[in-house]
Amino acid sequence: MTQQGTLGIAVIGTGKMGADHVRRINDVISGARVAAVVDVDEARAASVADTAEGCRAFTDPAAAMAAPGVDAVLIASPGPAHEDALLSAFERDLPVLCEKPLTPDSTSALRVLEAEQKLGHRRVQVGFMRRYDSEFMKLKALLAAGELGRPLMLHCRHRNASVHSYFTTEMLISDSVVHEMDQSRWLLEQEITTVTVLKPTPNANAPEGLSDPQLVIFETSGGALVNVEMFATCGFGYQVQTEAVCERGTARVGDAHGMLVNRPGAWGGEIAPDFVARFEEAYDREVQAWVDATRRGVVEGPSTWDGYAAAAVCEAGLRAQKTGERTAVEMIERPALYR
Ligand code: NAD
Ligand code: ISE
Repeated sequence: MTQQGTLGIAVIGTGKMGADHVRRINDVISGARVAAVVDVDEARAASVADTAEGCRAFTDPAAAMAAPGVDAVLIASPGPAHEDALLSAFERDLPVLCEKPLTPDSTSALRVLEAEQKLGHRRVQVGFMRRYDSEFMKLKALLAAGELGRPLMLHCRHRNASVHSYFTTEMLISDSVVHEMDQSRWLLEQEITTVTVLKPTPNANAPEGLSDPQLVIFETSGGALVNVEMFATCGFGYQVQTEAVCERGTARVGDAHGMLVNRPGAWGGEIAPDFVARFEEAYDREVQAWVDATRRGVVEGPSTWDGYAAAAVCEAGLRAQKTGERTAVEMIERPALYR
């Protein structure tokens, strides 16, 4: 850290999320600066580096982590690249904010979990940003207060207008529904024990080969049920909604529609175009919380254990997606470091 205690961050991956996090660190949050950016696309890294004073561009994550002025790492490359970046950060014992998913499968997530335990202390906050969204925080507080009784079911809708051209049917589970996996564990304080995936006839507007939408059902250790409509090519905008059905009432988040307008023959609000707009405030809160905790020398928020648990659920989800069968989640016991 500099004499003023400003955290120098290396941002790995300068695509949609990485570039937005660079803007956030530069212009929105306090206590940090972007010291380095990394992308396998050299030109993209260079153009994002130009937006931050004193920032250097790299194509190799390990080289960026070794650069002077780098105190911490924000990983925003695609999921399959996370494990290598995490292990490089552990070699230098650097604090990490790793975009979700921790890794896309439970075997690689377990390797990361074991590597962090070898360090002997937690180093990673996983980017499950819904935990920092003001509406989801209110829902969590309401459920925890117990006023509505035990949560029996969660009805979730997760809609994207469109997804990256490299998106696959498997990524609907490992890159998208992974949010509902973490959200359900966090809201219910229970583990997910089985996953079932049902697929209707695909949307004719989805790219060839993408089986979208899907209906995903979780059963949990406390006997709750969660259903998730995952629709990645809905075309009309970005929506993330959750309704908790409890013993003495229900609570629903995600209906935010901004201004309501009456027009001849119609009334209505607005729909966010994408996650960057919908969760802007949550990302700001998440990255600020990580920077603040890191500067205090502590690690908070969703842990490597949470990332591993979600990866284990994803693994069951991917099997369920192929077989159509209700599939049990297999997980190791929670290690002492994460209790
Ligand atoms: P993207 O495709 O827009 O950007 C990824 C960037 O990483 C690209 O510029 C690519 O060239 C670069 N890259 C690829 N491999 C790399 C490597 N080995 N090292 C360095 N750079 C590499 O993807 P995105 O939408 O920005 O997603 C990035 C990550 O953020 C993913 O993990 C994704 O799941 C996550 N994400 C999270 C949210 C959220 O709501 N929390 C939203 C979107 C994406
Ligand atoms: C993306 O990676 C995200 O994390 C978004 O929040 C999610 O809505 C989208 O489906 C994912 O691909």
